[in-house]
Amino acid sequence: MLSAQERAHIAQVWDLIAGHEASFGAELLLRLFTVYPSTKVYFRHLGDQPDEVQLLSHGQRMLQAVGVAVQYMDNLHAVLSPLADLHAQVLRVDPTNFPGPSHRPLLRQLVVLASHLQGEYTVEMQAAWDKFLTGVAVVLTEKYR
Ligand code: ZNH
Repeated sequence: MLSAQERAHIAQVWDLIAGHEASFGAELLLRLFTVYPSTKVYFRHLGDQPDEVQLLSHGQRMLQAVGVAVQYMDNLHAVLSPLADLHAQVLRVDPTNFPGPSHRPLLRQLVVLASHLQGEYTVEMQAAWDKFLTGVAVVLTEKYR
């Protein structure tokens, strides 16, 4: 459950990311591949240049999904269910690849990136995003059970 305060923090941080989905998403993917090389297995078709069209396009789709999740943060199950099916049944991504406790620092990069551009990224915002992204990961991996 997110408090009104946490909701506000999440929306505020998303405002810094919105409009940069492709470039932030591409950077996030490159960081993911570098820090967790096992994840690159699923993306053999993607290159390693931040301006590569396919990388930008997948980064954008991924972050747009996060944006939709922000919009429906009280109803993550409903909004992310098709995506959970896709990852579990079609893509068959090993669920250990999802942002669990060990991946959180990586997803945090995303928000840090946003804070480099403008404004302050407070510990309260960080805590709210940790909670939110954990919720997203839980829903995205629940179809495996
Ligand atoms: Zn994922 C896809 C989201 C994680 C792998 N994804 C995808 C998409 C989206 C997403 C939106 C698209 C879909 C369509 O098109 O329909 N993801 C997402 C999110 C997350 C994720 C939000 C978190 C947070 N993924 C993930 C991981 C992995 C993955 C971790 C591994 C490692 N995905 C994937 C793949 C794909 C996807 C492989 C496919 C790609 C292509 O198609 O190219």
